[in-house]
Amino acid sequence: MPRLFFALPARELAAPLQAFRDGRPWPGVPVPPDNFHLTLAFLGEASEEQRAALMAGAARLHCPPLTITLDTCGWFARAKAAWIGPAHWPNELSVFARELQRLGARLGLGNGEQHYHPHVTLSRKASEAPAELPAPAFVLHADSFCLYQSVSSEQGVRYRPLACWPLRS
Ligand code: 2AM
Repeated sequence: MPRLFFALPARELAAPLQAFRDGRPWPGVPVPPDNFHLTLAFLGEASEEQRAALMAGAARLHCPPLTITLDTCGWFARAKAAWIGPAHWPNELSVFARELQRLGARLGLGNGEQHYHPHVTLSRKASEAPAELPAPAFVLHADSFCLYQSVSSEQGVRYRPLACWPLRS
């Protein structure tokens, strides 16, 4: 069964974030810039029926366009992911992520209600945190969100948008 998640695309920041990461010492294996995204809700393996219900549910949700300033680097030790994320973020983002998590949970998907810390993973298999050098502020203007499928191939994992919806209040 395909692995799914909801996320905000971060395509417009792909080149600047790649340049930022590659221009300083950065631990781990680089994530290809085409894969940069800001996860809203992790879902895991979903059946066709679950996918259809996710799409119907997502189309009914509302969230205004979001401006998110990525200005802090961090590291999830257990996941070995090194990332850039916002030090502060709009409450609407947390509310929307929770709504999407709940949509998944009602269908038996995801891993429960988790503490939500928005981030864009820039590398994996990182065994240490990125150096605490000042990060410039990268501004993500999100006016849509997407349901993604993780597609594994010999070239590694790729994230394919299955459907996207506009962010509007
Ligand atoms: P990450 O970027 O912090 O690794 C697709 O795999 C997306 O879902 C990734 O952005 C990943 O977050 C997130 N993800 C993968 N497995 C997860 C899990 N078990 N719990 C929460 N999020 C997960």
